[in-house]
Amino acid sequence: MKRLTGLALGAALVALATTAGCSGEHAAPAGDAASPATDRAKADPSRYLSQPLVTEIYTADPSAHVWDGKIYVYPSHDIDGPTPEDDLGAHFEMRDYRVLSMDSIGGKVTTHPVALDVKDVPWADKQMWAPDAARKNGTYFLYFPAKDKQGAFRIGVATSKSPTGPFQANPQPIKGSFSIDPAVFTDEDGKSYMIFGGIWGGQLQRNVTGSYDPDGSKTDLEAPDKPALAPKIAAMADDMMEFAEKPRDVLVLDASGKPILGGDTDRRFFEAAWMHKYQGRYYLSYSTGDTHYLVYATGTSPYGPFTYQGRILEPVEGWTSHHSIVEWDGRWWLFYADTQLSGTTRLRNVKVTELFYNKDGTIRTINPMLK
Ligand code: FUB
Repeated sequence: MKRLTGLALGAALVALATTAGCSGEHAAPAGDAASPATDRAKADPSRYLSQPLVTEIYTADPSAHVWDGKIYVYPSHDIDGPTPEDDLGAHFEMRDYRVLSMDSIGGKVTTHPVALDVKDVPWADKQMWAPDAARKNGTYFLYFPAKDKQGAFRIGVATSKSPTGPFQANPQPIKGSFSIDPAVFTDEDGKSYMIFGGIWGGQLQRNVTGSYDPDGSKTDLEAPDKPALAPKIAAMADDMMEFAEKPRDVLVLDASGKPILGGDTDRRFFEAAWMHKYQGRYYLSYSTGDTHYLVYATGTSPYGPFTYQGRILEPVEGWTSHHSIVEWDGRWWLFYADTQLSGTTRLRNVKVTELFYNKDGTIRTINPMLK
């Protein structure tokens, strides 16, 4: 593939984005009250490092995977619902998932039809938040958080023989699952782990006793001098449908080996965990939520502990930052989202940019804004 710099890739994608209807098989569904195509003129594309991957639907929280040389992106599908914005994310009212695929980064992106709808998930009531996917023995697994009928987030699983679905959901959520943002990491030995969790609207702080407390704190532990709430990890069972163990805490430590504290909002875990491996080291990356950074920590085991290293991405336009990191064609890529198309937090668009490591394995911080 021709090597594209971030800017050249951006320019190529501006051209792509300004060709009406070029990036998907399907027009925006009737449920999308606001159309990205009508909104996109509002933003000056040259302000952004990268351009939206698709413009006919709103997308966020991109979990990217490379299967058989092709790139598949499992995003949230944002819609313009009626609920006012609040600190717990009630305005993220997503109802279904749609998969994006591309043969190359910078090439044509296909938006596939609905892969899973909340109405086809017996246990789920609403808010289909950030998903991830995995493949094992020819079956594709879609992992997704949604609120159950009691208002508690659980994590479900659905399967398909195709990476783009449609997926068939299990009638029950994964036993012992709670909170949001599942990310499934498969190690070189074939063992898979789910890393998950999120504070505030993600409800991690309402699950500290082992069951969901609807009257628990709205934000976090409310203990800024104590160790921050940790993301969770559980090995997956051989069939990838359940946890093989009780979820454990993934500790994130500072350089002196002390846990990152709840009040350290520039560095503590908020949501959007992702795990990848580079040159034999495990990288745990996540969003700091209300301070809007994507940061990372490294360790020698998927279970941690991890040592905080620094920032991957400075704040994007929009409140949320949620990403994935994947190797394709011998180079590394950061998938993320902002609100370039809409200027509205609840209507996001996914993007991709190249990620670079320094010789010592640290990641070079990316600024998503050019001006
Ligand atoms: O998209 C809904 C929620 O917002 C996700 O689950 C979080 O990671 C944040 O992006």
